[in-house]
Amino acid sequence: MGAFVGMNNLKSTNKTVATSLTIGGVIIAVMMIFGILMLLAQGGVIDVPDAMFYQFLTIHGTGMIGAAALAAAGVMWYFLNQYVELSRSIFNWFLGLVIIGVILVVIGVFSFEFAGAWTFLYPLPTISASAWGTIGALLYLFGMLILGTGFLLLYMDTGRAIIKKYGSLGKGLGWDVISGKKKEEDAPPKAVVASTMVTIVNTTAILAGAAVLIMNIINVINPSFTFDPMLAKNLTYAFGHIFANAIIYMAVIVVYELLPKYTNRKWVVNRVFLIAWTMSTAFTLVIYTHHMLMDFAMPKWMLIMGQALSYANGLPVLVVTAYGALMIVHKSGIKWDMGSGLAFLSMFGWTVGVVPAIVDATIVVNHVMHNTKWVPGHFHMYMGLGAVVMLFSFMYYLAKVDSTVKESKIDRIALWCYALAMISISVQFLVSGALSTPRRWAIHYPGWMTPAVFGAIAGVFLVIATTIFIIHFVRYMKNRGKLGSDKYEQKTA
Ligand code: HEM
Ligand SMILES: [Cu+2]
Repeated sequence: MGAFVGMNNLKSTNKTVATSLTIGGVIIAVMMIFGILMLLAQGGVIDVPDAMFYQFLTIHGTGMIGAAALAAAGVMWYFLNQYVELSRSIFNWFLGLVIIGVILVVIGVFSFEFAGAWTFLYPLPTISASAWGTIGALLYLFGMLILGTGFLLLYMDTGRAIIKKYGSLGKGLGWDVISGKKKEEDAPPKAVVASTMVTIVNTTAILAGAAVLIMNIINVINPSFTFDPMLAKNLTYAFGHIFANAIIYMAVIVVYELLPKYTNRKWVVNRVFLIAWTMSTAFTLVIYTHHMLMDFAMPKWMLIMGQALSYANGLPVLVVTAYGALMIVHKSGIKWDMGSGLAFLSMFGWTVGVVPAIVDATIVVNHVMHNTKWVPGHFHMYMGLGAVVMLFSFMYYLAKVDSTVKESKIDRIALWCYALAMISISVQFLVSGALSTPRRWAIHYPGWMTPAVFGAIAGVFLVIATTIFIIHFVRYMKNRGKLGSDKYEQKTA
């Protein structure tokens, strides 16, 4: 195990990181409840006014992506900080700005009824048919801008630190190893490669997002200021697609770090691994164009590119990661616990969750399936059973290496409960999609209701399981550092 940078600060560093995980985890659990309410409304079980349904949709989408990104950034920061020297005060600024942003968004949605969805597509924030007013839109847009600023600060710091240690972001991705100038043994660690990728794509995403948020804000204040809606849509989806995708690339670092420790084996960085990450970096940046397939005014070559590369988007990284995870675990005599069990489950969820996306990326299928619930079916599996599970894996990992809090039978039951419930929710969306149920509709025909009700019931079990995960983590927060952290860390191997 490599030496820790700034070891003496380990305890307070852990506390800062754990705060981001706790806030993220609690918001995720609360947002699940809004998901259940939406399914109950669509399933005809409860009566939710249509306007309120869209407030729920807005807060659920924004809250889930924001909270998962917040917690995932904590995971990335925790491990990256072991290889390069990051600024703790910047992480605190990041936390503070995100919290302020979240508060503004919540007030905008619930007190001022902003319901333009987390995609806030221009000119919707301004032209709402009086569903919400200027204040609601401004609170939401400013909230997102402040939240984005927090993330931008964080990535400026990770970029700075990576460049300081490795020379450039290209070297952080291991380009000098790919080109043969450097030996594979000297390749940057996986955590650095992944962090470099996320730094590049999310800085781009946030700058695009900030530009379109500011233009929206000006348009809300002064509607005579207008801009090209097609440009707005490009910027919006460049932001939304990339930012949502980057969550799993931050969270997966826990899988890279945890499995070698648990199996006492090396997971080497080779040329194929580096090429895969570089490919996914490039693809992630350009394939947001798959959101524009219905926009005939877009240049055709861009749409074809978006279509073709969508197949390949995350595949390179997924393949090297899933293969590597299987190889390192196979016949290793690994002792399964919550941390490793959740890490393994997340690889399963990520892999399975990509299949419906590939199906949907096929043009013929896309014409039928797009804008149906097939799409949330894909990303609930990929996010809920992949990215979010990695966050929980990290929570149990940190609790294990930094405290004496023990895992119990209840935690293990919660793991199975979570897996089954999240699979049910995803399958429910996919079945709805196959029934041609449109997505983002507050009201369903009777023939579309059964899967929604089924999903809502599964959602209750998911909330229970998630609560058990979070309780374990909060118990850790209270008992932190009873044993010397790094000493205890060696014992888990
Ligand atoms: C109990 C668990 C969950 C339930 C019951 C649930 C339910 C829902 C429902 C009903 C929708 C609207 C579907 C429609 O378009 O008609 C939705 C959308 C969405 N969900 Fe979830 N969800 C859950 C967990 C998650 C998780 C874990 C994430 C990501 C971390 C997530 C992210 C999203 C996003 C991004 C949308 C799209 C919002 C939009 O279309 O603007 N959800 N969810
Ligand atoms: Cu996308």
